[in-house]
Amino acid sequence: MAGDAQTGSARHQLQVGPSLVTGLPGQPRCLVMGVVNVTPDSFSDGGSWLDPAAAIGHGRELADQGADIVDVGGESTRPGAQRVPVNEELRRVLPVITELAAAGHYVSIDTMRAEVASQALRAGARMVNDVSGGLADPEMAAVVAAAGVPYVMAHWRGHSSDMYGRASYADVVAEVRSELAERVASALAAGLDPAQVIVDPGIGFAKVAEQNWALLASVGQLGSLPGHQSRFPVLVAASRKSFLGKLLAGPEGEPRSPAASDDATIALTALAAAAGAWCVRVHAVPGNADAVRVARRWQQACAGEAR
Ligand code: PMM
Repeated sequence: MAGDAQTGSARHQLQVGPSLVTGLPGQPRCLVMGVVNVTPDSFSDGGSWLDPAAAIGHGRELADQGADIVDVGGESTRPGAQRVPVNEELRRVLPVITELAAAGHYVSIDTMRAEVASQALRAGARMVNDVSGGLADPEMAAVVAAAGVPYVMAHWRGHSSDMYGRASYADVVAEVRSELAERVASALAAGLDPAQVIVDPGIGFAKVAEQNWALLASVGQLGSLPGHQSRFPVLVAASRKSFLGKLLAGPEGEPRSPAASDDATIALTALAAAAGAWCVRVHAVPGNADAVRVARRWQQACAGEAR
């Protein structure tokens, strides 16, 4: 791990090292992924960055504020969302990725489509973020395997049009781990190297609030999947999601708006990073960039006390 003085048992308490993921710069702390949704209808920031120049400017700003990765997406996955045609998704993301990558930023493409991933990688993206974990497009794993780039595989049970109809679990943590294990096995069978794989519990995707909290409470264990020897890095994407708005509801029960949930997101980032998350995906970078540094120092202090 570049620049990381921690070794042995102290290091064991930290997150899985970023250097274990092919192609990503090592950081001795949880990474921060800043979100650029080039969509008219995303739950958290829909419409703000649909114009390419605005999206590019926002991506640059997130990187300047401390985002290690800029995640560019052109399809909303908000509950009830309908699919966007592939050409429209490409039209939204390609100019933004091209500019941000040319400016030297580390860009990931947030897509469920192999064709979009493929064109985005050609435009300069260096990572693929797939909320469907490869389920939405059977060609995705082969594209990512051939490119050799890091691949975020989120837990997902189906498209957003009726995601809450699938939020049925006897044991949400066990089932998410076992379904992720199957998705990862399928990706490895398609040629992916285990060092490319990052897993994500898919907060909010076919999950209600208490299921999200159960998964977050287990974040330190989610990288160990049944049947796999590798311990995979874990990405947490809880920023501005509705379970936070619900937690922070006012006296009449009215939920807090997504943009007014940023302080709660920062609190969650500190907890997730201290519990071993490898990366957090967030909409507002500065407070979260501070939080991962606080978590890192907290971990170091804990390790020092243990010695
Ligand atoms: N959630 C959204 C978009 N992309 N990517 C990953 N890996 N995990 C997620 O949970 C995830 C994602 C939806 O959130 P947004 O519309 O607020 O960006």
